Amino acid sequence: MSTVQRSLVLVKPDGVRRGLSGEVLRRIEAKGYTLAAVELRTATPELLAAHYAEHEGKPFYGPLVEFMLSGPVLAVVIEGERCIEGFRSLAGATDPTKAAPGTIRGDLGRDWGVAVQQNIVHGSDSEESAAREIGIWFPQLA
Ligand code: IDP
Repeated sequence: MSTVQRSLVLVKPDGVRRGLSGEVLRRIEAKGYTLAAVELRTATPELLAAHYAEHEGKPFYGPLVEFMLSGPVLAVVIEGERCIEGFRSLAGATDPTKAAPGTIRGDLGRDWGVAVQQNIVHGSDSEESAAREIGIWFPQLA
């Protein structure tokens, strides 16, 4: 049975700054997912408040928003069978020190000794999150 999904991927400001946007897109395409939208964007506090609503009140929330505003992000919508779970596998664990080698965070990320985990990418974690996040970043696609 077909379960084609869309997922919202962000190359976070650390990834864009380090010139890893192309490498992330390469891994997405090499996996066989297609790109439905790609756009270099500068986030706003309003957009991030919506995107990270579930984390409001957590100790890392302030540093997370500040970090996400520190430079442009590459906003991407990917498409493919079970691509939500598939991209989470490509990304690896949230903490780049613990992320397995072979994953984006495991191969390319590390701890920088700052308050927020700068872990290169974001990927939606469920169909519900994907629909909500695509609506926030690409309302024209929702
Ligand atoms: P995810 O990006 O792997 O889905 P989430 O739990 O949704 O992880 O957290 C959102 C982002 O917040 C993470 O990607 C990371 O940048 C940051 N973050 C999450 N947990 C922590 C933490 O315990 N300390 C510092 N930063 C964190």
